[in-house]
Amino acid sequence: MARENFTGIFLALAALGLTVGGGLAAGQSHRIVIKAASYDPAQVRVHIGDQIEWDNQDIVAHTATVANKAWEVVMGPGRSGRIVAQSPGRFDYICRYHPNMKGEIIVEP
Ligand SMILES: [Cu+2]
Repeated sequence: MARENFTGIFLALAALGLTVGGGLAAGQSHRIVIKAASYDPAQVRVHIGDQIEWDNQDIVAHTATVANKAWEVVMGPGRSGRIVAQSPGRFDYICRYHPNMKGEIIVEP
């Protein structure tokens, strides 16, 4: 599978209550495919401890960047990245390179 590519998000994730998953997540895994510059599904509803993985199938780089810029996952072409939800809330995110790309993560307790 594609390798993860995280860019300086560790502190930001901790601040938001999300951390980078190392493959040891105890919860469910939710896969979001990025294709034709859109997130599919655009909205995911997860629980604390669940892993959210983006799989960039496009030939250009994309990001998953939370609206307040507190965290960001950067994925080159064909790459994937993931986070683990650690606190509840609604998190709107976009692609920093293509701000018309919009997604939402709802984390339930
Ligand atoms: Cu993009």
